Amino acid sequence: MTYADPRDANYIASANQPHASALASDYTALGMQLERRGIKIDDITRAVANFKVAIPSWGVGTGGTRFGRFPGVGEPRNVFEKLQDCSVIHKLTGATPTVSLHLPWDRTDDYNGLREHGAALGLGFDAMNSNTFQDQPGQPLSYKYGSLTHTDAAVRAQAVAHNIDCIKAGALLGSRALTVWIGDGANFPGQTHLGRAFERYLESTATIYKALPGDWRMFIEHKMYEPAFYATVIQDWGSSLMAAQTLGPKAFCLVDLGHHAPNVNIEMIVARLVHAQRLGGFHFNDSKYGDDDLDAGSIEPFRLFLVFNELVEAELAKAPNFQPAHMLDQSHNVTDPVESLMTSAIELQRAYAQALIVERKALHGYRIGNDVLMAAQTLKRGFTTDVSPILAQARVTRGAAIDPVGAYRSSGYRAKCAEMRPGKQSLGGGIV
Ligand code: RM4
Ligand code: MN
Ligand code: MN
Repeated sequence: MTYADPRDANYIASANQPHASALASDYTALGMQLERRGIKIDDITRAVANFKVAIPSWGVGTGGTRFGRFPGVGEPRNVFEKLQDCSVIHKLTGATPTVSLHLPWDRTDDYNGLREHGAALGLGFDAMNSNTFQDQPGQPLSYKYGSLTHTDAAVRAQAVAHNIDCIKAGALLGSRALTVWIGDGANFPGQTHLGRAFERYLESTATIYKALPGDWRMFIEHKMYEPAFYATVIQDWGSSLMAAQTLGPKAFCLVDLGHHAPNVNIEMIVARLVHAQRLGGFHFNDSKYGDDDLDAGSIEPFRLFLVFNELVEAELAKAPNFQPAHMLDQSHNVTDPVESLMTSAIELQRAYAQALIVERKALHGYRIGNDVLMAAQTLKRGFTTDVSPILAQARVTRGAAIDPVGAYRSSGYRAKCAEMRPGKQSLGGGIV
């Protein structure tokens, strides 16, 4: 197979060529349809083209479950190669100009060099993620029984110091946020004092909070279970919000879509966090049962749309302190991660476009008048409209691909990686 760099503008232009006329007629037809609803298609396209989501560095390697991992070919072997894959995703979608790093998985001795490497690839750095849910080789104290909430002050201090190191590394990279997710919790009733563990969390995170540079935000990520199966310390948005409100104005709540019980109304949580002015951002993914790993929009696209509907409401209302960070957080066990991440970024744009085309004035009127059926139908009409031509046109305006997966496949990038990156054993990210 011949190889073409999928990031090359001429390559993308030639890959787009066969799709251009079909896109033009589909876009015109959709434009006419939306015009009948009083919506200007170009406004929506512009908003979609400006939508951005960060790629998780750990997402470009193949994931796994506790039963095993089936490595993909040509996986990135270090953070520099991960950035290279991220640049492919960005060039083909035009939607992912930043990368969210995870330390120590992505640790390097040269953060300035990494920042330059990113800049040369057209990439910046989003939130830093700290990892105190695993022990690292040579680490003095173990996190087996917890990290920021451990009963031993020395372990807590070690975990606090790691978070502060993440801030320092992030500052060199141009990041402006720290995401704190801990695995701390209990597998047995009686194992921990539920109240005191939370108090220890607040004490530890207060020290981390003090180390935040002036323009940084701290994102507190809750998760209902796993690795702790009976109780986790930051289990839900209530604990997360209490912690954020206790810590101060730079602390916000991060909603990972997969971190709730099945059927939980996540859009309600989003609305409440917007009200509290504490919605920090998202880890987007999807799930069917209890996982937090599947591709965004692959299982419950309607729920994703409803989340974006709340975001659009907040955007239009100019909700104070509303600046949600968009990040993906998923684990690709059976697909090429580059393809999954491109597809997922596009699914977020789809949900955003669907939410943008909801006829809000009409919806508002039906709500006020208690016309329940029409309110529901009006909202759903946004969801049932095929906005694909808007998404493709937005990519064209960004110099990206009309058909990102098609362009990626015909470039031969993965086969080239297999040649260039031989002999990878395993990536730390396999557990996610
Ligand atoms: C957790 C959580 C965190 C992520 C780790 C790898 O479930 O979602 O955001 O950093 O996995
Ligand atoms: Mn997450
Ligand atoms: Mn997760």
